[in-house]
Amino acid sequence: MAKPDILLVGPYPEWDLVELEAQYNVLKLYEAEDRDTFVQDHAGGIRAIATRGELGASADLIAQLPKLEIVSVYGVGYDAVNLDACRARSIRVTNTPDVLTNDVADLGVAMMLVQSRGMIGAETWVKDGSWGTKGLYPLKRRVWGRKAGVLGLGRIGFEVAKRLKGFDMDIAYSDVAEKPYGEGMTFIPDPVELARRSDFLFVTLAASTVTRHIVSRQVIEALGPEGMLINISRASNIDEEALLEALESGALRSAALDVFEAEPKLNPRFLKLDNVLVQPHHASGTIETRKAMGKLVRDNLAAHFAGVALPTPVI
Ligand code: 8YV
Repeated sequence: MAKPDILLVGPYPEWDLVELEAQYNVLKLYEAEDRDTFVQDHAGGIRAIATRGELGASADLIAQLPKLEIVSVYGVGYDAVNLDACRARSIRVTNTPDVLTNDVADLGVAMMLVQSRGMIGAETWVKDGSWGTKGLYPLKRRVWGRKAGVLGLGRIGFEVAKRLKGFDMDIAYSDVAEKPYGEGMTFIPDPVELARRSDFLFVTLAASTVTRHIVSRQVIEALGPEGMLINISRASNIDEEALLEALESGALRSAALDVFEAEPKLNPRFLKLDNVLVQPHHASGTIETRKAMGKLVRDNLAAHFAGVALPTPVI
C-alpha cells in the first residue's frame, strides 16, 4: 500500500525524519525553491501537514490541499494554525502538550535568574579582564523572597510558580478564573494590577487572537522601572513596540525574552539594549523533550491513519 503523502512545513531533527520517512512520503516544503509551485504540484495527494508551533498552517495553505485530513503540530502552541479553516472542513489538529512543560518552565526561571543577577555580563567581566582592571563586578538585584506574577496559570505557568516557591517568592497569578490548584498564591484577575504588585512578571499563557497584546503598554508601565518581564509564550501576547520604548527609556528595568515578532528576524532595537536577555525560542530545546515531541507528532499521525483516538487532539 502506498505511503500517505505528508507535507513537512519546517525541518525536524534527523531522528524524527527517519521515522517519518519510514511511514510516509514526506514532502519537505522548507526545501522547495518555489513553495507555491511545490504545493500545487503535490496538493492532490497531501493528506497531512506536520508543522512546528511557530510555523503552523495558514488558511491559504490549508485551502490549497483538498485532501488534507490532519495538521500535527510539533509544539504546544497552535496559534499559527488557522483553526477556523480546519473546523470548516473537519480537519483534525493535534499538538504536543505536557512533554515540554517542564523544560519551558525551567528556561523561564533560568532566564529570570540569569538576567536579574547579570550573569551574561559577569562572564564577560571575567573573560575581558575587567575583573582584574576594574575590580568588583557591579551589584545586581536579588530574586529570592521578591514578588512574582504569573500571567496564565496553565500547565507551564503552574510549573513556573512551583519552581518560584523554591525561591520563597510571593507569587500571584492572573487567569480567566481562580484555579483550584492555585493555593498559596494570590489570584489577581487584572493583568495591570498583577504587574503593579510584581517585581518579575512571567508571560506563560497560550497565545490567541483573544490574548493579543494582553501585556499592553499599561501592563508594562505598571511593572515599572524596577520590574522584569519574562516571556516564554508567544511574542503576540506582548505589545512589542510598547516594550521596546519602555526598555529604551528605562520605564521598564529589564526583560528576558525567548520569543519575538517576526523571529528569527527580531527587531534590531532589541540587540542594542543592555537590559534585555534575548534567547532563540529554545525553551523546549532539549534532546529529551524534542524526542518526546517528535514521537507525539508521529503518534498522532499514526492514530489518525489507523482510525483510532488521537493522543493529544486540539480539534
Ligand atoms: C516548540 C513552542 O519547541 O511548543 C511550542 O509551541 O513554541 C516551542 O516549545 C517550537 O514550536 C518547535 O519549533
